[in-house]
Amino acid sequence: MCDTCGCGQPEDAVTIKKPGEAIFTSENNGVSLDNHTHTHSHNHHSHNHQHSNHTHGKTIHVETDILIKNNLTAERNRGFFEAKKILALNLVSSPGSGKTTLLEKTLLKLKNDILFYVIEGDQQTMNDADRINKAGVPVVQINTGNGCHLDGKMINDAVKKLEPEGNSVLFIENVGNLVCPSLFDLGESFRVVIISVTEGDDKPIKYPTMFESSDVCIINKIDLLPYVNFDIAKAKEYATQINRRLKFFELSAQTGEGLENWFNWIGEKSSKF
Ligand SMILES: Nc1nc2c(ncn2[C@@H]2O[C@H](COP(=O)(O)OP(=O)(O)OP(=O)(O)O)[C@@H](O)[C@H]2O)c(=O)[nH]1
Ligand SMILES: [Mg+2]
Repeated sequence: MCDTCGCGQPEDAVTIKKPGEAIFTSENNGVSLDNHTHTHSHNHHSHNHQHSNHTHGKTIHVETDILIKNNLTAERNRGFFEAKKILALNLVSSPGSGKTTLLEKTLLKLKNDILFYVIEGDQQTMNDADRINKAGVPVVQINTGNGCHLDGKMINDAVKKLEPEGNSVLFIENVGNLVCPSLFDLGESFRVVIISVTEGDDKPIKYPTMFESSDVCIINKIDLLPYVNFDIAKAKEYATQINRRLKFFELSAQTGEGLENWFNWIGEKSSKF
């Protein structure tokens, strides 16, 4: 899994914050930590050396426990979303594939017809939450510190802070990473993996777990196809080898090409939920 990259950090290294708000952690209940600007970075320094002492068997045991615990919390989230009729979409991808750009375009187009909420996940900064805030949609930002994925507990905490109304759509933008987020169920209704054409068409077979665990695959930045060596048919064939259930969208979040099909899918799924 990801025990060498900081995912085993203490829970209080994670902050959950609305734009313009003091830092919230599970320990301080929203009391400002702004004078202590480095809360995120202290927790991992002394741990790196310790991991080499773990035996392989112990590591697997701990990871299994973490995933079982996560699955239980994710199921609680899923029950809440189902009871409130909230369509929860977990957006996963490499960094920079265009997740936030796609969200901005989607929210601006559909927000008069659909009630939206957004949870943003990044290791650091409020940048993406600020972008969503500008689009006029309620948002909370999770900063994972050294963590490379969102987990069920973070979503549970963020949802308590966001207080979404029912009959709505909740977008969760995961931390940019094609590996670790694939292992962590958040309780989402659908997982949406995004690849952009600048990343290479072999991503599905290099990172199969993410494609195997997703429901939808968006191929973004098709406006750049004339300039890069990316074969859409091959990328889809690779992805289909991994997961025959995948539904594909080819689009450019920047130019708007292909967005209509994505908008229609969200409209259809949210109305049925
Ligand atoms: N040419 C082109 N550029 C795009 C497209 N979508 C996004 N971008 C650009 O790609 C860069 C990254 O976009 P973001 O939306 O921030 O990507 P992200 O996946 O949210 O990034 P992280 O949150 O850091 O993982 C920005 O410079 C965008 O303008 C697209 O369809 N075409
Ligand atoms: Mg983003």
